[in-house]
Amino acid sequence: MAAAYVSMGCNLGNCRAYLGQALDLLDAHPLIRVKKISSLYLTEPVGGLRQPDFLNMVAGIETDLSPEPLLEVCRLVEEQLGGRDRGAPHGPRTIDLDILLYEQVEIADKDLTLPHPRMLERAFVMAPLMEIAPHARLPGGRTVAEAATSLADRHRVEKLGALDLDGGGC
Ligand code: PH2
Ligand code: MG
Ligand code: MG
Repeated sequence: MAAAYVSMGCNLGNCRAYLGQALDLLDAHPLIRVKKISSLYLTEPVGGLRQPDFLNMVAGIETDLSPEPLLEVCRLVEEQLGGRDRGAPHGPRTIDLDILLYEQVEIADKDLTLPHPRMLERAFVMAPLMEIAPHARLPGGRTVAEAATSLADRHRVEKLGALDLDGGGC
């Protein structure tokens, strides 16, 4: 089993429901177990476009899939929830799943870069990741907590409560 962390974001439609469904779909995969989930975070959009605030969170999973098939599953989950049917690359979406870390694996392919290339610069990623995995190690050996000390992102990130996994409503 490999440990991996997946960033989840939504800013279109019923985001709590989409995030809950995305977690359920990941966990329903026979080779993926969702082990930990962060709180929900209400976050200011990063990237210039005027769009609604996001709900972001991070899930810690264990998986027997290698990184590329795991990415495929993430894309299928996005497709099932309407998240890949979108206009602007950084525009509003119902669900976006990004693999942040997969053990201490480094990949630089056209379709997959690990660790996620912008994760260390983004408070909407690092805040929830710090909450559930401060001791997780990046390639090179630094921990998430060590990497987070140099975070310069000042975009607004507000910690909300836990996602209500039974409710699904707003
Ligand atoms: N995702 C983006 C671009 N900007 N900003 C926030 N706050 N949260 C996101 O999940 C996000 C973003 C592209 O994936
Ligand atoms: Mg993304
Ligand atoms: Mg993405």
